[in-house]
Amino acid sequence: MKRVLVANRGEIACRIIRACREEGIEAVAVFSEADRFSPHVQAADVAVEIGPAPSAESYLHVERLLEAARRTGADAVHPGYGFLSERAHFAEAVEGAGLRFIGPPPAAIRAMGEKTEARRRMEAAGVPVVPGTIDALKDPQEALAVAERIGYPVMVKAAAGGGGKGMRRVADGAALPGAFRAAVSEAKSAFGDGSVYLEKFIERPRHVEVQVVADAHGRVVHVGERECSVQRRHQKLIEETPSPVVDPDLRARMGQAAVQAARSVGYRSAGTVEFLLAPDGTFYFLEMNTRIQVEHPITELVYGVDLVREQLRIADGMPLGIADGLRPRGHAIECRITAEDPLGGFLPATGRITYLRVPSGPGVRWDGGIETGSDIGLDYDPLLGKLIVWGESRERAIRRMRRALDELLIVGLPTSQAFHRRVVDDPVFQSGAYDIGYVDHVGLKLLDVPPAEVALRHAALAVALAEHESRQASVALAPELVGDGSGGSAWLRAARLRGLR
Ligand code: MV4
Repeated sequence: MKRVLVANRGEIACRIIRACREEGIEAVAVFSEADRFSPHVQAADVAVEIGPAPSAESYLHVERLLEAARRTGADAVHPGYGFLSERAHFAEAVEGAGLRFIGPPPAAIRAMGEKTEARRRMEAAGVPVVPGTIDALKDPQEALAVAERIGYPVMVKAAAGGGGKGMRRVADGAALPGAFRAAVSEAKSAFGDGSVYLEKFIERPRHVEVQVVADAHGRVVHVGERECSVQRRHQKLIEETPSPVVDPDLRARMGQAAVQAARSVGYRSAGTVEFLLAPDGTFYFLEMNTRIQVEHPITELVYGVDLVREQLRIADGMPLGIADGLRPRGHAIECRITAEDPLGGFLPATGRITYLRVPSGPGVRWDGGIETGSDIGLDYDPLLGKLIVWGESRERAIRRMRRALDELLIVGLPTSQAFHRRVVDDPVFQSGAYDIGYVDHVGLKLLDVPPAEVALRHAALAVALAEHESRQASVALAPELVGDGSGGSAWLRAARLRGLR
C-alpha cells in the first residue's frame, strides 16, 4: 500500500494520518467546505474537497469518496469510526473499485450488524448471550411464556433497535402484554420493523468491551478489556483499562469469548466485542463493533501496541504484529472532550476556539482534531479531542488526569472538561465501584455546585477584577498588590485583602 485515503475527519483522521506517515504511506485527506482549514487537511500529503458541510453531501457520500480515491491514485481506504465505517455496502464498494478496505470483510460487518443474527451466531459459537429469545416473539402470550422461563424482570428489545433505542424493562407479568404491544408499535414506527424479543434484565451491569485484532492468516488475539460504564445516553464519556473489577482469570475468559466471537464471523482487522458484566462476574455478549473505536488509545498505552498500524499492516497482507497473551502494564484513562455544556444539560455548544492549550508531560496524550481558530459547528459529532493518561497504577493515573485536566485550556466555548474535572475528584469514581448508572446517579450531581459557593466565587472574581482595574490605574498606590513575586498572585492578594480566602 502506497497511498491511503482517510474517509473521515477530526481527531481520528489525524490519528490515522500519523500512523500512515510512520509507515511511509502517503495519506489522502478528504474534507467538506466546513473543514477546509481543519488540522487533518493540513496533516495529509494530499487533500480533496468532497462537498458541502452536511455529512450526507460529504463524508457519507460513497461516490464522492471513491471518486477522490480514483483521482488521487489511492490504493486503500481507512473509514475510521462513525460515518461509513460499519456499512457493509461501503466496504463492498471500496473493494469493488479495486481498493483495499482497511477493516473487516463486508460479510463480517453484515453478520455483526444485525443484532438478532449476531446473537444467533454467538450462541452457536458458544459465546455467552443474555438468557432470552433470539427470534422475534409472535404475541404477548408467547412473551409471557418466555418471561416465566427466564424470570422477571425482563427487557423487551426491538430486533432492529440498538444503542438503547426500543428497549424497555418489565418488572412483572401484569405489565408484560401492554409493554409488548407498545414496544411493537414503537419499533414499527421507529425502525419500520416491529420485531421484538425478550432478554433477562441484567441489574446494574457494567459495560466492558474487549479489543480483538485478526490478521488475514487466521491469527486472532485479544488485547485486554476497556471499562466504558461512564456514559450518558449511550455516549461514552470516560473509559479506562484495566477495568477496576476484571482480574486476570475473568480477563482470560472474556478475551477468549471475544476471540471466539471474531472467529465465528471470519473477522479481520481491529474490532471490539461489547459485554454486559453483571455484579456476580457473569458476562454476556451485547454486540460487536466492526471498526477502530474512539477509546482505542487506552489499550495502546497499557499494552504497548499501535492498533492503527496493525490495521494498515493487516490490510497489506502482513502477519499480526501483536504477541499472544499480552498482559496489561499500568493503568490508562481517557476523557472525551466534547463541545457540550455539562452545566447546561450537555447541550451541544458551538463557537470559535480563540485559544487552545493542550497538556503534555510524562504519560499524557492528546488525540485532537482542533486548533486555535477552529470553528465548531453542529454539522458533526461534538468530539473535539481525547485526553488520555497513563499511570503506574489507577491512583497515579487519576492524579495525572486531574493535573492534565487542570492544564487543558479551551477558550471560546463550553466543553465536557468541567464534568471530567469533577469526576476525577469523586470518591465513587475513585473507588472504581460504579456501573452504567454512574452518570445519571452520581456524575450529574457533581455539577450541582451549591449556590453559596457560586456566589462566593462570583464575589471573589468581582473583587479581583475591581482590584485589577484599579491597580492598572494606579499601581504605585497599592504596592501590597504588586508584591515581591514570592507568594501567590495579585488576584489572590486582592481576594485575601478582602478576607475572601
Ligand atoms: C441490556 C441492559 C440490561 N439487561 N440488556 C443498552 C444499549 C444496548 N446495546 C444494550 N443496552 C442494554 N441492554 C439486558 N438484558 C442494559 C443496557 C443498557 C446499557 C448497556 C451498556 C451501556 C450502557 C447502557 C445504558 C442503559 C442500558
